[in-house]
Amino acid sequence: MPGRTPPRLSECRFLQPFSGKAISPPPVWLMRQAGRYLPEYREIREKAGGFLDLCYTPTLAAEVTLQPIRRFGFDAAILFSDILVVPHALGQKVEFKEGEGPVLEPIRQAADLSRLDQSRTTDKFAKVYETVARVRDGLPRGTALIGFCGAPWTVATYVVAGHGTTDQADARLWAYRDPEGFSRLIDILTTTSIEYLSGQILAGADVVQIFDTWAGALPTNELERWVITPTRKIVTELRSRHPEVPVIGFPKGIGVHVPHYVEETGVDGIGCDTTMPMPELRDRIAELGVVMQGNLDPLLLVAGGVELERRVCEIISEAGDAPFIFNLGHGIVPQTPPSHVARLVELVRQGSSG
Ligand code: 1CP
Repeated sequence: MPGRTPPRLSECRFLQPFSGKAISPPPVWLMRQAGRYLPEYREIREKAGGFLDLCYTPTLAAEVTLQPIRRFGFDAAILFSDILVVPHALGQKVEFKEGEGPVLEPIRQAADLSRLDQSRTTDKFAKVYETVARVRDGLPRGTALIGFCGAPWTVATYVVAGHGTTDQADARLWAYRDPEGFSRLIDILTTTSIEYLSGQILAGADVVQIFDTWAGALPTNELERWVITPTRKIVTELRSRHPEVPVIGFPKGIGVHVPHYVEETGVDGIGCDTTMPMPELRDRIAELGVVMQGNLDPLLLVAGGVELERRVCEIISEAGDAPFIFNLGHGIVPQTPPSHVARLVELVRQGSSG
């Protein structure tokens, strides 16, 4: 595997906000920018067989990572993989069923934790690192590469329930009934995520993002233990191993706790969901030296038209002169017309030039 290319700050627009500089127009990428809304993705997906086969086949995974870069010219690519690669690599049975989403063999109690084995991850993670290295080689100079993992709490909600849930009740119940046992699961996911992100960085990722989609399901007093503490461990360890690589946190749904999350975890960037009031958060986040990222409603990207145009301009002006990266407030949905994505990129690039 080729060694990590050092980030080219001066050539890479995406990295500039992380040195405290607001740039105009802001860099733009979109969560789930590779995926089912693109016909060229659906074609490769069919060829690959299962979804996990696609994640573990470096030539194909690299190709779908690069597709949205070629089509739209985003400022950053995000590695094509999934947050559930981590439990799968640890030995949990994970399948992606057509039209049903992920199905895992649930781990419901501390006694089941012996099914997770940290020494087993090497081969599967090696495939992901090879994808990262291939993407790095295939990217235009100046386009950043984002590596990622799910936050321990969000991954745990799938590990415990065995599928996606609306209320994350199974993980919350385990955490209440047996906090010691549940914290062993969180610890396994935390140490594995550190190794996994560090491996992605060594293979060529310039930035990493920690997706905590279900952070907002926890009551305030539980947030500290299951979201903030494990995230801080990941950020602290990555900072000591790779001080130059920014870490973006995306704790979806935590609302007023965002400044606390930013201060306590030490992230360099904060992904804002659609409910986060960016104008109110802006100065506080900028004072902390942290980049704000967000937060267009993915459904507005489906709708398109003048409302989309209005909101894109509004978001850019809400960011003001704070270091900012344009994104959605959550992932692209499959019914999004690719032409609306092209229009969005055009709007971001024009919107702040005049
Ligand atoms: O059939 C298909 O092609 C599967 C659809 C799909 C895709 C395209 C899944 C299944 N995962 C992905 C890719 C993916 N997942 C990426 C790739 C990079 C990108 O372009 O952004 C990333 C970053 C993820 C992250 C992910 N997976 C999250 C966190 C972000 C978010 O969207 O909230 C979560 C929660 C998952 C789990 C997952 N994987 C897939 C589905 C349908 C789900 C959600 C399941 C549920 O809760 O019901």
